[in-house]
Amino acid sequence: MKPVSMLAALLTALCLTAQPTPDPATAKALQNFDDIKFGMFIHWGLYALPAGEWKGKYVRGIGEWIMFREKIPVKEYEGLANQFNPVKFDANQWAQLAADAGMKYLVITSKHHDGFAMYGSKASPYNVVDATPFHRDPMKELSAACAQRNIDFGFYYSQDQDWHEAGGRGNNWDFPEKRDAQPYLEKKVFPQIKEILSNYGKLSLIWFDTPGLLSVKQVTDLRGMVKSLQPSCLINSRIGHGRHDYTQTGDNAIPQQVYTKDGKWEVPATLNDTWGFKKNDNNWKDPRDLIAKLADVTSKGGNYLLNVGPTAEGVIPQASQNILRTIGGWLKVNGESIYRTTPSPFAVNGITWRATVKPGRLYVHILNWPGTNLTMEGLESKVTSASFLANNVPVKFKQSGGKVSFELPEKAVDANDTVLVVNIADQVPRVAAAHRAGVIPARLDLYAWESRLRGEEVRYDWATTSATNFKKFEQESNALWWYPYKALDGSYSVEITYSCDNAAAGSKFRISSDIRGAQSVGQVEGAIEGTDGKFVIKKLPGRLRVTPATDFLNFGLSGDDRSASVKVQKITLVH
Ligand code: FHN
Repeated sequence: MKPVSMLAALLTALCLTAQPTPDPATAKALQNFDDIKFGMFIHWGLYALPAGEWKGKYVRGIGEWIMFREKIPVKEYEGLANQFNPVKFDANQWAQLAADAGMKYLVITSKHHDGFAMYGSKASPYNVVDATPFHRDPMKELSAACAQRNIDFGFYYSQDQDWHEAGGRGNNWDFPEKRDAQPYLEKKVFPQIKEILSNYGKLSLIWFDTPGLLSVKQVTDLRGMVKSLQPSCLINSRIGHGRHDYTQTGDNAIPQQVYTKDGKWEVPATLNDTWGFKKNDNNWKDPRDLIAKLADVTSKGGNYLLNVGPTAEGVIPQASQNILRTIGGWLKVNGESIYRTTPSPFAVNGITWRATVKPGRLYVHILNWPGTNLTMEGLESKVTSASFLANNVPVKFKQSGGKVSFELPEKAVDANDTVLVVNIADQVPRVAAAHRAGVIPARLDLYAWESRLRGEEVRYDWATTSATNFKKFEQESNALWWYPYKALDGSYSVEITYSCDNAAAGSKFRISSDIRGAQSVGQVEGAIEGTDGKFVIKKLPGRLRVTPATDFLNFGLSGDDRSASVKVQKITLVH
């Protein structure tokens, strides 16, 4: 691929085309946003009441979509408001949890797709103050609690989807007729945007979602309104039509790429499989996984926005609290390797380590303990000293022939992520061309850990660094999705590193190169053979086409439930 088309593809992918140079207020806010790295997302609304169950039936999928999934009529869903009384809500507890977790910003749903305002709105009576027995404005309390703790406060607002309104997108069971968005925007969206930007102090950002079908003019007006009220309020890319200040990846989607110069970006992610509270979703992620992902995202130049879904009583689930406090404990010791760092100068290489940078210093995040030696290739800057951040214990090293070898103890200092401080003689690390960020190796490994686990059954296991329990292939579930380098362009042969019990033989692997909402660009398949439970590398027949338009690589199994025992460590694309 030519460098010019590579760059164009990258810019398109990040929706950064036609981005104006930010005005001074926005530029300053972006710099702050870049420094703080880690935030709390809160999905809280009426959907916390049914909590994933409707009329005694378990409802699959994310909890806040229950109205849509069950096609609950507006009148019936509205009835939830009469029962919504979160008497255990304590804004100080929530904000303190964010502080304890080391989170520096907080974004909460002022209105999700169900159309219910979680703040006191004059623009619509369908709001928490007027329509519920609670009668308090939790957002007022929360913005104040955040301000007291120096936590930047922001609002999520679903601008296009609104299942409560005829002019909002999504509800075709109550409103089958053709939708006209403009009256909805004028009567509800614009007045509510004005309210949330006027009545809750300084908003660090506004988080729009699922941009859908609004026109360029409508979106431009929306942006204009935000900026006229609070010029420094950042706007995320889900406003649509490129009218944003910074970019979101997909949900739980961490790109493989190290982005350095292409604008600020953020990964929104869940602690389990839902955003809004679901009583039976206990598929909690391991704090180790989340700490490693925070390091991974930071090393690639992004921010990590981790979600909690409080109950209808106003309580953040204990499991979420425990996870967040564990992350906070790690950050207390290792925070200097995350906040105010710049991205790694190295190409992403496996899942052993990631790097973040400050002037004259690399922080090497050791995510998978490699034994008594860690070798880094490509660092040209002279290493002057090395030590562990957690205990200041010096680490011996040898540097020669473009390699640095660090002598490590047998066991990790911190199993979650041991940070090795590497001081160098240059302010900005120098890295050999072959190892620089953006270089794609001839054999490109895509580890299960780097993927987005799709479906409610798939699990990741650190002990074997593999994902398992795929059950059967479905487009929407039980799969691994990778977001590969946008510069990939060609046909690749594919290898899989996997194990499976002999009894599972006979099912099939399937990997497709997918464009969201369109036909796959390419696909390969291969039979699963029994491996006596040992990890083996298997080459699949055929070649997989991947283009810059590929949004994600989709891995799944076809066959019956026997394939649940298959464990997948990685796929490798070979050029
Ligand atoms: O549909 C929403 C979903 O409910 C949730 O709010 C996530 C968070 O990023 N955004 C949308 C899906 O991408």
